[in-house]
Amino acid sequence: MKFDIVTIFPAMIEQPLAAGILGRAIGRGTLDVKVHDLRDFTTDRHRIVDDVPYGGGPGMVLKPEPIFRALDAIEAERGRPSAVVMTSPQGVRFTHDQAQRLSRMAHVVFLCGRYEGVDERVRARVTEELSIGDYVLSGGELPALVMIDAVARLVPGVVGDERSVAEDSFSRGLLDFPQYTRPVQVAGVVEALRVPDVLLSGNHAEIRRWRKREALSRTLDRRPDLLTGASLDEEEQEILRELKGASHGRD
Ligand code: J9Q
Repeated sequence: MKFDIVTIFPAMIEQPLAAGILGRAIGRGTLDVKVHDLRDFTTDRHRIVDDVPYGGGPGMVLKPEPIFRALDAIEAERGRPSAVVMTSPQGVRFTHDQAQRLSRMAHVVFLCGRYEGVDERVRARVTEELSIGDYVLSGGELPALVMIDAVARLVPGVVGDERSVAEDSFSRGLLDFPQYTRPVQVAGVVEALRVPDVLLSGNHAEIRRWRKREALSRTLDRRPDLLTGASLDEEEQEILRELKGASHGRD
């Protein structure tokens, strides 16, 4: 899959993408990522990318022409992209479903917005506006990285073990069950902090059921909103009925 990212802070994008799973996928050629410095598409001596807003007010607005030239250059080099995403607080919420939709595309361009704003005429060249959540950020670079990470993990071959992608919590629509690794008991830590016996039992049917119960109980407790969209098998529905029954009158 091809990604192009247009930003005024290329260093904010380059280092994070070079690390870890995504860095390895880029090295193998499974992902093809190009970062474009918006200033390279200016024509003035000072490489100015922003200007004061018409009508007055504080802050600066990203100028349209450098963005148009950057998008034209990307299209000339790589062909018409499947989508041009602008990261923006005005966007539709980016969710795992959005990540899945984008992961089926061949080529996505991310345009990193600025906190103060982007000239409205840029929206004519943008196919979608996406937000990662309701908080004030300085710019769209971190949201673009969040989206690229979530999308790229779903591209076949990026994550080594396909099972871990399929089992990821938001693929299943539930929160994760608790995980433990060695040792069984941490030196100097109280008895209660032992690994649950069921995980040491070797009884895989019991382990599966325990994990389902833990995932459901956490989801019911912390994110009950997720349960409306989750597709539960017969056993999970039964466990959930038990958990709801057991919680009546408590809280
Ligand atoms: C560009 N706050 O915030 C949440 N999702 C995207 C954003 C954002 C922001 C400022 C500029 C994007």
